[in-house]
Amino acid sequence: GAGQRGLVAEAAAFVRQFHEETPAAGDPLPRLREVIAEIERTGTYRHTVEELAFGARIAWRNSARCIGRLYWRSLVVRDLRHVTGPEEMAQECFTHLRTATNGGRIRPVVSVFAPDAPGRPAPRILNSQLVRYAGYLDEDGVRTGDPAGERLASLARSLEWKSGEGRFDVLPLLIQPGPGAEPRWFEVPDDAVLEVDLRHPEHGWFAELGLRWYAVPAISDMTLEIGGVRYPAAPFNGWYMGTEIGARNLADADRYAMLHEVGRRLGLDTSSERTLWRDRALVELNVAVLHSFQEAGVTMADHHTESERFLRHIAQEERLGRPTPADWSWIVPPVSGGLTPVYHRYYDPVDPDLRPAFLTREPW
Ligand code: HEM
Ligand code: NRG
Repeated sequence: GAGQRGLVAEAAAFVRQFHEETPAAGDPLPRLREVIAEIERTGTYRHTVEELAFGARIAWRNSARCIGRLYWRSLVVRDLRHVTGPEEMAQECFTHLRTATNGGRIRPVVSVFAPDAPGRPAPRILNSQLVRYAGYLDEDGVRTGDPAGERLASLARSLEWKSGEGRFDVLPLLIQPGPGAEPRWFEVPDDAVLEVDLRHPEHGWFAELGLRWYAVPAISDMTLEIGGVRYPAAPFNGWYMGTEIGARNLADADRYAMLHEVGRRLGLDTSSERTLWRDRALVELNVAVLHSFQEAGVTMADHHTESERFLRHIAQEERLGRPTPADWSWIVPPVSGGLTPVYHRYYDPVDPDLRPAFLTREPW
């Protein structure tokens, strides 16, 4: 049918790209014939281990919103396509976190679980990241924790998860085996979650704010699509750029919203926007994030360095004759944009049909 013709076309384009970029793989024709025959027989096909690793790395290289792409070749790809049980998936996610954390020397890793097959959707991870903090909204409208974690916390509670009441409670992992099935939840073991307490190099009071953040950002709600095959559970991680935490997670009005408190403690005049107290508080918050990760020995990039690396990546790709599609509004850091070289230029246009790719996951 039409779906199968679409799959053959996507598969063929991918196999050709794999052989073009992997000269050692030789002539693509035998593999093309094999893949087409397998699709005609079974409605889908299996990637080789090499194709899977290549596909995942190219999906990262193609991620137009990602400033961290210089190291795309070094992505560690865990082939977990045989893992389909929620319990075993959860354990493998915890292993992913331990491997990625690596005592603080963070390694970029992707864990690829079973793909969707025709009429047989694979299990999904409901969390947006493997590690994230819960948010609570009580009857009096008082908020605690990360507002971005409220929906998942209340879903987990409805499944009998016994939540804490803290500002930084790690959410359980929620895995849904199939459409309409009840999700299972699994507490993330302490030894799989490295966290950093935040302090400021000059202001002793900063530690009293009681702020912390986790070391490994591991996105778990995007579908990895390679050669027409969809992997809906493929959590991946790199390391943090400090601004993600200091200029967004802890600063945004609908997240931890810490700017007023930091500004007050700094003794700034918060009565007028013209004093730029927000901007000054924001910079000190970002100083604290970078300083604390550094002192804890946990990999983290600052936005100046990561911007410069990204431009090196573009130049390197250009030498290889490849464009680097990029989305300016995601690439430019949320503080001091104009101080970074990524601000002052245009990028190759984003093609939503570019594959392999990490895609926003559609509902079942
Ligand atoms: C987005 C940095 C590794 C894929 C981003 C963003 C940053 C970033 C700052 C924007 C996030 C936001 O504004 O919320 C980095 C750094 C890495 C890294 C410093 C260090 C190695 C990776 C890896 C992958 C990846 C390993 C995949 C294998 C993506 C994707 C997005 C993204 C798909 C867009 C997410 C979305 O649409 O919500 N990255 N990244 N990145 N990154 Fe990376
Ligand atoms: N801004 C989000 C994380 C998004 C992805 N960032 C990365 N990805 N650095 C946050 O939690 O703040 N990565 O794969 O390294």
